[in-house]
Amino acid sequence: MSEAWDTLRSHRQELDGISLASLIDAADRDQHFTHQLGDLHVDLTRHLATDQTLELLFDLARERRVEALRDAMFSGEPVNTTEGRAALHIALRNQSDRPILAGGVNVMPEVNAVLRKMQAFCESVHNGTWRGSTDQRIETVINIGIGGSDLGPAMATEALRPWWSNGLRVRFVSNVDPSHLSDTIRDLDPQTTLFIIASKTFGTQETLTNAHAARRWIAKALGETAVSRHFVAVSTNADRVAAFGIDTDNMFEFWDWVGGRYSMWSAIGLSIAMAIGFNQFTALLKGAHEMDCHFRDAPMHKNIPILLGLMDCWYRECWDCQSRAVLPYDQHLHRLPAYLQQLEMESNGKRTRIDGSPTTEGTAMIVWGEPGTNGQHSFHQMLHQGTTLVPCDFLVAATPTESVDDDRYDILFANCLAQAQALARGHGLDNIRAELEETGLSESDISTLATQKVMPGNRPSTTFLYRQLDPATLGRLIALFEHRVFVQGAVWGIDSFDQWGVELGKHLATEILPGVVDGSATQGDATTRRLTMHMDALRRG
Ligand code: G6Q
Repeated sequence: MSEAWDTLRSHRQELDGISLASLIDAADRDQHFTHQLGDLHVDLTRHLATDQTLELLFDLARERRVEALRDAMFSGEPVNTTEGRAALHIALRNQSDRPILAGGVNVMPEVNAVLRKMQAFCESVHNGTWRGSTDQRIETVINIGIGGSDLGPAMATEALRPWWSNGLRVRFVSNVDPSHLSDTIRDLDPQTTLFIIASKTFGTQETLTNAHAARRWIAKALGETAVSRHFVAVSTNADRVAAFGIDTDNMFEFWDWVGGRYSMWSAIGLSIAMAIGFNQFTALLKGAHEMDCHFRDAPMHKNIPILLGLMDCWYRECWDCQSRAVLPYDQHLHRLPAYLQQLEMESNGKRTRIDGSPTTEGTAMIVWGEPGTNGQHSFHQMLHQGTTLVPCDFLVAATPTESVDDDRYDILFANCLAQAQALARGHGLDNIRAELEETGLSESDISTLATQKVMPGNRPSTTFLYRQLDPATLGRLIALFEHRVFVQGAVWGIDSFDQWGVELGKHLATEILPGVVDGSATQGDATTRRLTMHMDALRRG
């Protein structure tokens, strides 16, 4: 039972037939629907919402104690209730002197010590003090990790490619499919390659299997003693790191209060710092910290993560939206949709509330997308004319990160604006008929074609506009998305920081593996056994 949702549902009925175009054109539309933090401008004017909608959503936030829950997260309370842990990614980028407590202990001295260790290590690789076993400088760094130990750093290093410095190449291996590692190392010299084994638990099957394969590659070329010069680890588990054969002096620590998908700001971000240099990594943290302060301090009606999170809940519950498209008009953000899929769908793809009761509201939306303009030549058809309402996030920089001598960037920018406008305003039958008449088509052809061309409009979107995709801006953006997810989870009453749904598959894979290895097909249900037998027959040729 929720009074706030009941009121919102009735309000939603009142908005039937609402024209997004008329909302957008209202003189004061930007007053409550545009927001700014640093050079990040967030435009919410193209949403199916009025000032009254916002007020009712704030009532919902009050009913669900969103601000109190936010404060609990910032104070280090165990907001990850099912695992009994704090969720303190905000401490990792706390660029102030303010202490942050977990279990009553200030975590900042430890956080800062690891940052200093990361800095010293980055500098030693960059200036050639750290060398491979044959005294060659490191030229390529490969991060081996999966899920939260891969997606954030992989997304961020790609996003910040123009900031890559020091002549290092940084690559990522996540998939246990052997081709991922072999494709990644094919053109490399073991003498100049350094592996970062990134795993919070240091027990993840895929990561450890890939790490052992990488280790064999190094040992075969350079001998077993070379391992210590070509492997470092990022983990919370020193014993397992030592058991793998990595000197724990070359281990960068983080803590159980850092969730995997919230960990790119910790030592898990070592690959990012390697690519862009430690100073720029600090700029990334600073940008995120600015967003943290904004989320913590801004009143609800100006609080960008709260507004975005509430808007997501509004579409999910009252407009039956099943998915949201993420459309960066920014090629360097091509891994953003994949990163956000984990952030949102692993955090909030749940059906049980913290108190153990089943949710009565729909939870995480399916997040998907591709960079523009590519998507326009593909799935945008469905966004414009399909039967499903899909709110969209457009992201675009005012200026490109490299100088261009033609109008390619302006074309990109204009297309971004055009798509959001077309979604919102559509293309009506009368205009289409008039346009077709001008082409001299017969009345019967016009009648056939005109309805096909109608674009209903009224399709909502947010536009994120920033000066340039630099480290600070990326930090602001990603922290904004993290807090948006927190707000959704708070409204839905779920634990956004656990991931029990991934456990069963891991367990079954371990159980099924022996029957795959020896072809006996003895494990799993009837279909699993049939498929394993079929695999075995195919392998035997
Ligand atoms: C993230 C998840 C998951 C995790 C990976 C890797 O929030 O927990 O994606 O990051 O399973 O785990 P390890 O870092 O322990 O190898």
